Amino acid sequence: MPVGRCWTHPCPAGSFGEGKAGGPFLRAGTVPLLEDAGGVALNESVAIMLYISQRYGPTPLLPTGNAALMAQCLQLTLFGETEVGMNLNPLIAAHFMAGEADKRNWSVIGLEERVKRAIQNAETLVYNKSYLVGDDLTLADISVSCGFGIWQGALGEQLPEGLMAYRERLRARAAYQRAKSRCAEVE
Ligand SMILES: N[C@@H](CCC(=O)N[C@@H](CS)C(=O)NCC(=O)O)C(=O)O
Repeated sequence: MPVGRCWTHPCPAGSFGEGKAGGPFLRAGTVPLLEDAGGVALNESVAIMLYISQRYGPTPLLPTGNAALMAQCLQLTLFGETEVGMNLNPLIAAHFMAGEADKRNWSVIGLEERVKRAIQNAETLVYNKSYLVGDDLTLADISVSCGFGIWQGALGEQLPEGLMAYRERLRARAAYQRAKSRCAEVE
């Protein structure tokens, strides 16, 4: 699929800024970042997924043919960012950069509780199902599982058994393995 340029980790040094990737309005400097034909530049992961699905779809990753599945997919795709991903950045900052007095402060504990609540919610959703929205992968899984990877990998936190098995299923997918080999090539 001839989508434009996409940056993930590792991001080429000096890629961001005026006249560079994403143009002047993407100085936030976060990845992922997508540039596409026609002056398109996006650096919000959920917007990138919705854009690619609409622009280059249709795709079963966004099941628009079934209202109930589409609603669930949209809901959980946003949930992955607003209830999981968004809370992880301050938690990572606290974990790796905060002084001792702030590592376990009120905000950190509150954010952890919020992520744990989302984890419980997701575990209920994958009970008896292969993926969050049913038996097929959707954008929701890409959104939510990314945060779970950070929770476990970067923060060293636990996931319940049901979600460990879910992550294993995702990792076993051929597309995941292909992406992993590509990442290894550029490292
Ligand atoms: N809301 C953004 C968050 C992006 C984000 O936090 N990306 C991290 C890497 S996973 C990053 O680039 N962090 C560097 C920074 O915040 O300076 C999204 O969903 O794409």
